[in-house]
Amino acid sequence: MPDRIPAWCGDFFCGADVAEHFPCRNFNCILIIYVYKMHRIWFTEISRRHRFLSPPTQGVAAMNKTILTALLAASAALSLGGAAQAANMVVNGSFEDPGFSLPTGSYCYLGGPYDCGSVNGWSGYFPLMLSNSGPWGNPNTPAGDVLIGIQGTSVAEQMLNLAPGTYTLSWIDAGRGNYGGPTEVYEVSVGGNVLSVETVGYGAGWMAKSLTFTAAGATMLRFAGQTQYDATAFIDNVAVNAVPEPGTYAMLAAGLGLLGLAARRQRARRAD
Ligand SMILES: [Ca+2]
Repeated sequence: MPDRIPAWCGDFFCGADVAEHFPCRNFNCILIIYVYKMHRIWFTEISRRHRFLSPPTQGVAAMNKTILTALLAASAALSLGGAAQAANMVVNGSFEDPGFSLPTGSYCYLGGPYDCGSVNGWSGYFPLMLSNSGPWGNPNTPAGDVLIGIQGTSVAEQMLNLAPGTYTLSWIDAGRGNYGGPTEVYEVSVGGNVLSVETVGYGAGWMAKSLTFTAAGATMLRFAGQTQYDATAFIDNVAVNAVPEPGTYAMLAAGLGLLGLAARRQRARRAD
């Protein structure tokens, strides 16, 4: 059974134990919406077993308000679900928050000359630069102002604190066009498994990349350069997002359908 968090009963906030103690019984409750959490996704369910309609002591306007409140609660729960899906599990995935400010047009290396010292969320050896860095050929990232390079045999890695499940990894890359070449080859691995080998040409434009993987728990994400010469692939906008299970979408759709049905029945009662 998934975790259940406080549910709404019409106008009244019922608490997590609504099914057991049913504190809404004294109110003019039209429907109850439970909000569940499963695999990081929030979804709603309308209880038919507990659904009841007492004599409308509060009148039609009050019942309409009850329906509206329930719909708003469901909408809020769905928004929570959207936020959960959108949560990027990569810390500082777009490199915009390295922990310091670079001078205009400048760059540094993590673990190398012009030492960055540290880069928030990341470890390894790689250059971090501003989008308008002249020495790097003005990489002009479309994702903010800061990016990194996988240069030669650079490594950029981060331990991801993941729950067991399926995830999408996405990022963008481009090729440095003012020095080195002709191509940079780098591996993308998760938990030591190489999931993709990318080849980025000299001066290549920005491209979106993505793949999916399953994780049993915390795991290491790594971008590792494979060339011995001085070519560079620019990397930015790294994101890892949980992939909801298909059943979750079905339950969300079913919940919305039940809400619509309840609203239609309510309108039918008013028309009688
Ligand atoms: Ca960025």
